[in-house]
Amino acid sequence: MEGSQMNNGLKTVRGACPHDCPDTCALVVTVDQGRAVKVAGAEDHPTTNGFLCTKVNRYLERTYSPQRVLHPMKRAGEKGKGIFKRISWDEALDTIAAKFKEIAANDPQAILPYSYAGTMGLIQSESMDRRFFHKLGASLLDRTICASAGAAGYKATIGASIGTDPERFNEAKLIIIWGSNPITSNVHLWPKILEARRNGAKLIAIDPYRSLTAEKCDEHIALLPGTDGALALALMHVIIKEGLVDRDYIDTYTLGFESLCERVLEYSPSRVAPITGVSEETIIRLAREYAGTKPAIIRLNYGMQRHAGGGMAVRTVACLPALTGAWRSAAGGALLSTSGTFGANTDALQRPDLIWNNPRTINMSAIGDALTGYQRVQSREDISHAPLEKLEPLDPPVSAIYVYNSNPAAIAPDSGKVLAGFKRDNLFTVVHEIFQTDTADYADIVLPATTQLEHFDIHRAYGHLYMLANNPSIEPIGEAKPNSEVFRLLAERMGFEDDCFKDSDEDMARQALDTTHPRMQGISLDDLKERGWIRLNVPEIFAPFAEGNFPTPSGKCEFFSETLAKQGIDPLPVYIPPRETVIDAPELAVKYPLAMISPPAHNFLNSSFANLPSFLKAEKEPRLDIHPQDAASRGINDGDRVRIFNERGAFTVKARVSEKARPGVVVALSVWWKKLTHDGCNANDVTSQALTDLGAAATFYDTLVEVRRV
Ligand SMILES: Nc1nc2c(c(=O)[nH]1)N[C@H]1C(S)=C(S)[C@@H](COP(=O)(O)OP(=O)(O)OC[C@H]3O[C@@H](n4cnc5c(=O)[nH]c(N)nc54)[C@H](O)[C@@H]3O)O[C@H]1N2
Ligand SMILES: Nc1nc2c(c(=O)[nH]1)N[C@H]1C(S)=C(S)[C@@H](COP(=O)(O)OP(=O)(O)OC[C@H]3O[C@@H](n4cnc5c(=O)[nH]c(N)nc54)[C@H](O)[C@@H]3O)O[C@H]1N2
Ligand SMILES: [Mo]
Repeated sequence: MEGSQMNNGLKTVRGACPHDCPDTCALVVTVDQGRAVKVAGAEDHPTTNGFLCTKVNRYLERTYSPQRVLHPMKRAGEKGKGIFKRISWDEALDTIAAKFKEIAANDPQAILPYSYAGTMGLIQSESMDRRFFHKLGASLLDRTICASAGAAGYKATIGASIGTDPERFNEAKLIIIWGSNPITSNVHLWPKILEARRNGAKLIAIDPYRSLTAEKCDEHIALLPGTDGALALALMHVIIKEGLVDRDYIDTYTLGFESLCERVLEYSPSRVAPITGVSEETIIRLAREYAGTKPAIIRLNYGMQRHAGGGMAVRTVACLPALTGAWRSAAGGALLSTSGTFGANTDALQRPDLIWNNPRTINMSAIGDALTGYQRVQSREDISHAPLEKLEPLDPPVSAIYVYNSNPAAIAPDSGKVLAGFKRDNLFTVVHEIFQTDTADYADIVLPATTQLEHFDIHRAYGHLYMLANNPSIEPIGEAKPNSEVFRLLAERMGFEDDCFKDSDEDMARQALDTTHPRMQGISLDDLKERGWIRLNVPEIFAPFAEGNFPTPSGKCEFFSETLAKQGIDPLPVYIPPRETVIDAPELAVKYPLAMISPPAHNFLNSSFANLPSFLKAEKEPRLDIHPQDAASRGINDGDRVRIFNERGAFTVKARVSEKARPGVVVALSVWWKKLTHDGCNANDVTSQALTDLGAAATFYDTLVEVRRV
């Protein structure tokens, strides 16, 4: 059998980790008479390297959990109470199809799909589902909850999400880990980083929080949240002023250096020090060290993106390696995401040609607004400030939402609004899930979903350069069905007759891989299934921009971006402050003087795994890290229960008083299931639905709060 082998009566099957993480590990699943008995990291896959993270190491606890949703159900109590009655698949699908037909007869845009990255597989996350909603004429969903700000910012400078090969990190001499916490969120990069250190590299973390990663680095620069753009501009100021640039690289491969020089004059270290909370001396030393060490890599990531100016911050940081010529080396440059190195025929997969009604697009990060009847509209008065936002009535209102691969009641910002929306009696809600999540409690119909061991898929990655296949290793548990299958069945009930609704999962995988993309050459579905993973068609020593070749409109690294100028955005890097800071929102800060960030807890994967016993045991209970100064001025002692609040809402957790959080910043590691906390609330009760400057992404870490002992 493809991708599987028999050994002593045990079968091993090649799979891929489905989770939203850069590492997309190659898995080997051992099966004993139809039951999976072991999930391990593939020894032969270079980045997986034979080990898994704390979560997927115990994937069987997820697959065989007694908490799994095993059959379709319909609501038998008030919304949110979680009272359900078992029904058949036929009844469930007939109910959904009938309701969708009724709504579509009036205006199909009143139906909204809501999905993100519960699984990252191309088939189970963006294939038959997209075809179905396109044909239906449903509203489109702008999937902005995670990466769209950084992707847009990086694109403006570099052209696409392509960067340094993670497999070359061990050869770097300086690694700046900037707004990224690889020990928790990208653990397979960490051994490479440690190898670099053994070879003499210095590791610097730039993070307002002493994360697991920051505490292991040689230096930790604890800047104020959302001020990364200012810091990067000050670094450029010093690098240019002191002539530490690679003039030849700049002349040959970049655009707009003269205007950049002029712009960075405004960002002297003395001006930027109070903005960032980083001393002038540190800024100057960091600039000299960065420009003077070769090869140097910047691992930039999500921390800096989740603020009003997150897109521009990424764009600005992404200018640095071209200034110093760091791209010349395969072990230099920057890594945000490798996703743009892959090519897949997404048109064949998703069939946007089926769209017939020019439907509106709803931003998933403002789902609270959308479900309560509004849409958030951005406009710009000033090209170098965060966009202004206002709420306009949403017409038609959302009257049905179909949630899969996501848990918006827990993970979307401003949950007070989100839940008010989900509580509406005139909203028809379908939730296709593995578990009875906070969101599933609000469903009219709950459908049981398969885990990765039970379905087929193919995967790209955003933290390495291999395509992967996931061969199913066991039969679906209970009556669970894969996403693709449910949409196939619904399409039939809706009377959608196009041939594409009959494609099998493997048909769709073949269509997705059928591409003329040069880096996808030589990757066939049969080989992928057999071998489990195949490296993209890139050289072993991959230095994507050693000789320019940036995928921008000019083919150069764009310090000056005509594309941004045309969108009414500052064409040059500029510091766009967060919306909620003590400096930028002084009136708000009188009431709510602390900046709150809520990055991932080590043992959870967003809200996934946050319901299972071992992971809950490891995380103990929701906490707030607070600096001793901020605690003392509020009479808070270590271990006290504290209430964190602002105008949007509140949640209550236990305080952990330590120097992990810098003064002025509090940290609530996330994402907890609401129904599993003391007060039914989590960090997203206080986060905001405001969007970023580029990419209209969520601004989870742009949040002022006050904290009180309870
Ligand atoms: N274990 C685990 N792994 C995960 C996830 C998970 O939930 N759990 N989630 C996955 C997903 S979906 C994603 S998107 C990635 C996210 O992974 P990362 O890119 O690591 O992102 P975060 O953990 O959100 O933030 C990284 C660090 O940035 C810091 N930070 C916050 N604000 C700022 C800022 O303004 N500037 C700077 N410089 N730093 C800041 C945070 O304190 C944090 O330590 O991880 C993936 N991997
Ligand atoms: N406060 C705060 N909020 C955050 C973040 C943060 O750092 N702080 N991080 C944000 C980020 S980066 C992201 S990416 C989002 C993530 O938000 P989501 O993408 O919603 O991620 P999860 O919370 O992991 O929820 C995914 C759900 O999909 C389900 N699922 C998994 N596989 C399948 C499948 O095959 N079929 C179906 N139907 N369901 C499946 C899982 O059981 C799980 O409940 O959260 C965001 N929210
Ligand atoms: Mo994410």
